[in-house]
Amino acid sequence: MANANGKAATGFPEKISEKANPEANEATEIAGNIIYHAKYSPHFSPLKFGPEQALYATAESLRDRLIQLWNETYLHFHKVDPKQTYYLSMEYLQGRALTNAIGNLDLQGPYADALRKLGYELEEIAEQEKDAALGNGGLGRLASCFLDSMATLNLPAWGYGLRYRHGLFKQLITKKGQEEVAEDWLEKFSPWEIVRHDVVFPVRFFGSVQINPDGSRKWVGGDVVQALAYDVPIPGFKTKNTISLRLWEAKARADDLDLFQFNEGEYELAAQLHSRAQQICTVLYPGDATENGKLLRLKQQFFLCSASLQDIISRFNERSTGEGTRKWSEFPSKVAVQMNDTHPTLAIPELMRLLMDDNGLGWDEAWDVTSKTVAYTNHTVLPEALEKWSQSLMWKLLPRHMEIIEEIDKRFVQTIRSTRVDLEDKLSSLSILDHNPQKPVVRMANLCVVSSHTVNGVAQLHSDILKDELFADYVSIWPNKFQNKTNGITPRRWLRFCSPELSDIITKWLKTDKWITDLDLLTGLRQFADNEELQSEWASAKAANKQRLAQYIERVTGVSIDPNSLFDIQVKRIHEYKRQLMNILGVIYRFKKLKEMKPEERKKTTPRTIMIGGKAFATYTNAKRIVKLVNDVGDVVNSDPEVNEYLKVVFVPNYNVTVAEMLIPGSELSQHISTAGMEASGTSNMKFALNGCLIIGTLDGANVEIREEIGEENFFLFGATADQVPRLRKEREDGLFKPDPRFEEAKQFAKSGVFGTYDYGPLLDSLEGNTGYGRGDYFLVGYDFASYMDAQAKVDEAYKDRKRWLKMSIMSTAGSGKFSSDRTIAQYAKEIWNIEACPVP
Ligand code: F58
Repeated sequence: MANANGKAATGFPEKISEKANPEANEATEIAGNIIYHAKYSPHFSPLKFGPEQALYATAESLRDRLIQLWNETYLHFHKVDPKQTYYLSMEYLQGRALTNAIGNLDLQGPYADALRKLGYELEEIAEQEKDAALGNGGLGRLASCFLDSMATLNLPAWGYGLRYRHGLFKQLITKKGQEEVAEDWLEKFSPWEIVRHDVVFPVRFFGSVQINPDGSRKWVGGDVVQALAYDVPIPGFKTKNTISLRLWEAKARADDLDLFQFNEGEYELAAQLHSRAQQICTVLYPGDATENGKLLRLKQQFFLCSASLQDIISRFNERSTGEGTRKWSEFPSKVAVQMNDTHPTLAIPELMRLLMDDNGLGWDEAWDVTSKTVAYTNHTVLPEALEKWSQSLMWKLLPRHMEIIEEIDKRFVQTIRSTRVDLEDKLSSLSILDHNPQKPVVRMANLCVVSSHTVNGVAQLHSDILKDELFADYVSIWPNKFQNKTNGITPRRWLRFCSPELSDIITKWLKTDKWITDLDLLTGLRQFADNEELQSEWASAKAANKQRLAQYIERVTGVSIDPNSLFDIQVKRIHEYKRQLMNILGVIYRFKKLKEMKPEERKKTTPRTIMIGGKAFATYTNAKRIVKLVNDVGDVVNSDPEVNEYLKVVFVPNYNVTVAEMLIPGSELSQHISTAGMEASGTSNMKFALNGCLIIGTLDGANVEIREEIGEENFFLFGATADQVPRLRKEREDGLFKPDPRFEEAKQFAKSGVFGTYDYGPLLDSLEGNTGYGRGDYFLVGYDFASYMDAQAKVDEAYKDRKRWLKMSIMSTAGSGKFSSDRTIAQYAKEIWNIEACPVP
C-alpha cells in the first residue's frame, strides 16, 4: 500500500502487526487495529492508503471500541430497566465525530502516536471527515449538545431523528450571491452509523379509517413504507456510557416493486413506492411553497414520530415476562418523550392511536398515558415560525390522527367551557383547530401545550415571554405546566477540543481539568483575571487561534486578513430578526468614515476584520440579498488600498459546525444583536463567551443571563429592551420615528452604487416607510442603530487597552460556567423527565 504522503510504498511498517483489537489502548496496538481495518474492512481498492483511507480505517478502529461500550450500556439499561428519555428532533447538527470520539474516550495521545506510526498527523486525518449536517441552526446543534451531555451524565436516553441523505444544502458563494448544492456526507458512507436490520417498522400514509363492529377504529390502506434504524454512537466524556442517536431511513420492500409493470417497461410506475419512500429522507426542509413540498414535510414529521414511538413501545414491551405484557399505566414511569419544538407534535396523536387502536386502551387511559409521557420545548415566538398545518392536508395524509386531534380539541374546549367561563372569548385562539373558513388549520403549538405535562422555553427571558404573552391564557389553566430551561453547550466540543491551547491554560491555572465536566469551576479564573502571566498566556493562545483562523479564511475565500486586527464575528442563520443587516450597515458607515479620514487619522483607528457567515433559507429572498450585500461590501472594502489595512469584511462560506470550531476560538468580539424579544436564546453567544470572546449584544435571549454571569462591565450592551419594542413599533407606525443621521448616511451610501450594480432597493426598502408588509423596519434596525454604533465605538476604545481587553476576555470565560449543557440536561432530567443516572459499572 502507498503510505501517507502518497510516496511509492511497500506496505505498512513491518513492526506493527495487523490485528483486530477493539480494546486497543496503546499506540502500536491501535495502529495494528487501524491496519486491520484498512485491509479487512475495505471500502477502497487495496493499493492505496491515503488520508481518506486512513480516516475510514481510524474511524472503524474507534467504532470497535464504541460498539463494545454501547453494547455494555444498553445491556446495563436493559437489566436495570430505568425510566428512559427519548429526544425527538427533526434536526441534529453533529458535525465531525472523530476528534470528539477520541477526546471523549481520552485516547488523544495514543491515537496521535498510532497515526504518526502510519505516516499521518491526527489533525490531517480529522480534516478528511465530512460534517453530519442534519440540521439548520441552533435547534439542531442544541440537540447534538444535549446528546453529548446525556451520555456524559450517564443518563438512560436516546436521540431519534431522520437520516437525511443530503442534510441541509451546502452553500456556495458566487457572483450571484448564495447558491445551494446538495450536501454529500453520505456520498461514500459514514463510518459511524450501524444499520440495524432487525429494527424495522411499517409507517402508513393516506388510507382511511375502518370502523369495526365493536366500535373500535383502525387505519387501513394507503401507502406503507418501512422505517429502518441506523444507530450512531454517542460516547460520554470519560465514562463507559455510550448512547445512541437512532436515525430512521425510509425504504420500500422488495415486494413493493411491481415486477409485472417493470417487465412491461413501465420502470417508474413499477417502482413508485420505492421512489416515494426515497423522497422522505432526501433532504432536510424540502421547499414548502408547493402542496407537494408541504406534503413531503408532513410525511417526514410523521415518519419520525411513528417509527420512534413504535420502537419505544416495543422496548417497553420487551420487558414483559411470563405474566404477560406490562401494565400500560406504567408507561409514563418508564418513558419520557421530549419534543424538540413542534416538529414532532404528531407523536401525540400517534401515541394515542398506537395505544387505542393497536393495543386496545380506551380514550381516558390512552390520554392519561400520553399526557404524562410527552413534554414540549418551544424555540420561537415568531408567529410565522409557529407551525400550522392545513386541516385538509392532514385529513388526506393522516385521517385517523385528525380524528384523534379533533377529539382532543373537543374535550379541551368542553372542559374550558364547563370550568372557565371567563375564557369563553379566548377559546377561538386557545383551541387546537382553527376553523377559519379561508384556511382551516391545526395549530401544532396549541396541541403540544394542551397535551404535554410540561412546556419549556430556552432562556429566562424567552420563558417569561411564553408565560406572559404567547401562552398566557394556558398559564391561567395550568399554572405549573410551564418551565424555563436555559440552553447550554457542551464544553467538550466547544472548548476542550476546539481550543486545546486555551484549555491547557485553564487547566494549569485551575490546577485541575475537572472544569470539563463541572464548568462552574471556571469562576476560579476570576481571581487571576489581572494576573500578567495568565494574561500573556491567554493572549498567546488567542493569537495562535487567530493565526489558524486567518489561514483558513485565506484558504476558503482568498482574502488575507491581519491577525493583529480585532476579529469580529457574526455567524448564525441569516434572518432579518438577527439583524446581519445592521451589522453590514455599521460596516458601510465605518468604511465611509475611514475613506473620509486623512491617513494619519486612520492610523489611530482600531483595525478590524469583520466576518459574517450563515445560510439563508433557499426561498428567503431578503436573507439572500443580505448575503449578497455582505459579499459585495467585502469585495469593495478589501480591495481599497486606502482602507483595507484598517478594515476587512469577509463572508465565511458554508457555515457549519466544523467552521464554527475554527471561528469561535479565534474570535475576539462577536455580535448577538437581534431585536429584543425575538431570539429565543441563542447558543453561539455561549460558545463565544466560553472562548473568551466579548459580546456586543442586545438584551435578548440568553444574552441577558450571559451578561449577568460575566458582569455588565464585560459586555457591550445596546438597543431597545423587549418591553419597549411594541411601543417603538407603534411610534414608528404613527410617524414619530426620527432616525439618527448616521443611519441615513449609511443607507444612502449603500444605495449609491459604490458596492456594485445589484439592486439593493428591495432590501433597504424594508427599513423605510412606517408600516406595511416587509416595510416599516419591523426589526427596529433604524431605532437601534445609534446605540449600536455607540457601543461599537466603545469596543474600539476598549481594544486599544490590551490589559483591559484581556481581563474582560478572561472574565467572559470565567463567567460561562452556567452555560454548560450538562447543567441544562441535569435540569431537564430532574425537573421534566424524572430520570436518574444509570452508569455502566
Ligand atoms: C433556535 N431555533 C432559536 N430554529 O432561534 C435560538 O434562539 C435558540 O437558541 C435555538 O433554537 C435553540 O433553542 C432554530 O434553530 C430553526 O432552525 C427552525 C427550524 C424549522 C424551520 C424554521 C427554522
